[in-house]
Amino acid sequence: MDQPTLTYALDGAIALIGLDRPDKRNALNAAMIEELDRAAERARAEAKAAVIFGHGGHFSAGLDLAEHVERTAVDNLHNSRRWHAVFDAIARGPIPYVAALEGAVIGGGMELAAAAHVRIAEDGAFFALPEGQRGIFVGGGGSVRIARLITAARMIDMMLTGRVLSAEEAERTNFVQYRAKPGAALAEAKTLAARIAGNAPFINFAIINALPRMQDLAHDDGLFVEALMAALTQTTPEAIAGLRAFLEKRSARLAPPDKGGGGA
Ligand code: 1HE
Repeated sequence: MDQPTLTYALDGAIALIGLDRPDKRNALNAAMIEELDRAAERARAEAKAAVIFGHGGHFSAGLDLAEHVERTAVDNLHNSRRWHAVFDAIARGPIPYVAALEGAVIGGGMELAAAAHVRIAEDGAFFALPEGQRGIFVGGGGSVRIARLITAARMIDMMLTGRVLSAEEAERTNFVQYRAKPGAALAEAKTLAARIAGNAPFINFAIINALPRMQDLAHDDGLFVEALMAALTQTTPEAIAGLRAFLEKRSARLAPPDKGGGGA
């Protein structure tokens, strides 16, 4: 049997998915994409949220170029479509993903991170799309997802010039929502995932599935879908229980960030 390229563990309600080809800086080969698909399938069945991270100090160096160089154009088309399907299973599945980013977050690694719903980068992480330098295009959904996050103009710059972003720049350009100290991204990602897993599963599903699709709709259609989602989510037992808990003063109050933030 081939060497596994991922680790999978269930930590309470959180699935922990670790990219595990550290000797190749977690470069994504076809076997890894298939393992990721199986891990996502398992996570959706047994977890309420997932964390994806890289073993060995790097998130991922992107597409496995050694495997890629052997591909024909048609093979590459099918490979790209497979990445799309697997990354969509993550991005548009029922459970939210938090990506813990350190070291290299390059090319396809950036595309995988973009398929997660919350990204946290530790200082020292670096982000690049060296496809232009390699004479290849992105193929893991980055044209849609990364361009939406950081703007097409910034993505064009990164692909044309090979510009490398720091964690600070990744936050400033909206690629990541959180930053962490070196070595702390995974622990903080688990904390965020645990918090997310405390929400009702249906509202998590609604948030991660409705909002990205609504970005594709015209203003009026988006507002109409929003009203439908508001009506649908209103009737769940979790929504009724959550509203009652607040009104009966059984839930924690929100507070400013410097006083703990949060609530629940
Ligand atoms: C790889 C890959 C890879 C490392 N495919 N084998 N991605 C890139 O263009 C990024 C290419 N990688 C790098 O720039 C560097 O490797 C790193 C900055 C990530 C790490 O540097 P370093 O000095 O720690 O390691 P290294 O010595 O460069 O690499 C260690 C090993 O990993 C080495 O193999 P070895 O057998 O000689 O030890 C490297 O060949 C191997 N390795 N990265 C294959 N990417 C769906 S379309 C998406 C398109 C893209 O993702 S394009 C971007 C590809």
